[in-house]
Amino acid sequence: MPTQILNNFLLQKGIDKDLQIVLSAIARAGKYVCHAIETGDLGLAGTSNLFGEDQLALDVLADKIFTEHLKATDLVNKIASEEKQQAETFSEKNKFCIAFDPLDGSSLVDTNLAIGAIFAIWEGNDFIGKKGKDMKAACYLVFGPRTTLTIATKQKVWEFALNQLGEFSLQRDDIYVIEKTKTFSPGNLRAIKEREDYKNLVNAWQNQQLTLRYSGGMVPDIHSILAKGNGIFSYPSFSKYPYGKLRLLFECAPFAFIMEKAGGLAKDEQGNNILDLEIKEIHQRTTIFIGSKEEVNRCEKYLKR
Ligand code: FBP
Repeated sequence: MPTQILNNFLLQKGIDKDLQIVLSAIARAGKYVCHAIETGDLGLAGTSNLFGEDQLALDVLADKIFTEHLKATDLVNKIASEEKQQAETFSEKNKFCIAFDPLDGSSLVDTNLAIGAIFAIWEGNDFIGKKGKDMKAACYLVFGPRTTLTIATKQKVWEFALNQLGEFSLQRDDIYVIEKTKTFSPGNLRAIKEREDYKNLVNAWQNQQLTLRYSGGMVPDIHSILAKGNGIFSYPSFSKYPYGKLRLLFECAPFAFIMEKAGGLAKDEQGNNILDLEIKEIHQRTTIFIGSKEEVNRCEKYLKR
């Protein structure tokens, strides 16, 4: 099969022209971020984000790079970045609202493990009141030994890899996650000390002799599920994070959209579909159980919230 380059591929698939431009801008910006990760200064930027977490210079840089590339499309109405407290309006007349986490898992930068960036794309002029299921598209970049870009539209999920010519070429067509899982990625195991229900769930996974796959970065952990076609990733609440740690807008909603398009499912610990949760504030957090459908539904039976 001849190599399929991102732009040609999106054109062939009949993806909305404006969406094509936005996705290409994300891909282009991703190359600069990849270069910054490979060659940049890993020192602290000397600033904290609004949650008091240290920002690495790379967080700041990645945020700036994605923001500038999205602004240059002249198609973006508002952006919201995990690194900033408020959404920023570019132009009220423009078509898209785009939320992104420019460098998820930045605490892993010094360990040289894979990290990533996540994007959620809506039409309209605000994030508030929207639901994940209203999304036009979602995508994420993995910065690992290879840089990959996975895109989900209303149609399907596709993965592209950055090749030696500096182009994103199609690597996986029509990604699909099966109902049963062979692996588990249990986030926030600290919660086990306080939560018998989560302890029982993790014990059940161990008793099933599932294989552990957990890196500490949501992007590579969920990418592993999509790449292997099965898996379960969890991040429940506990006293430190009563609503969970991960953000609905920047992390959970886009991954839930991608997972459902691939045949999987994402729910919170009350059993609500993540795609049905309304965005009430930019930095809203949620718990998440995401991956193979049967396993996500089984979690609900264990969890008592
Ligand atoms: P940040 O928003 O601080 O980057 O945290 C996100 C994240 O690193 C996820 O990628 C990961 O799944 C989770 O936090 C792990 O958190 P913890 O190690 O605190 O359980």
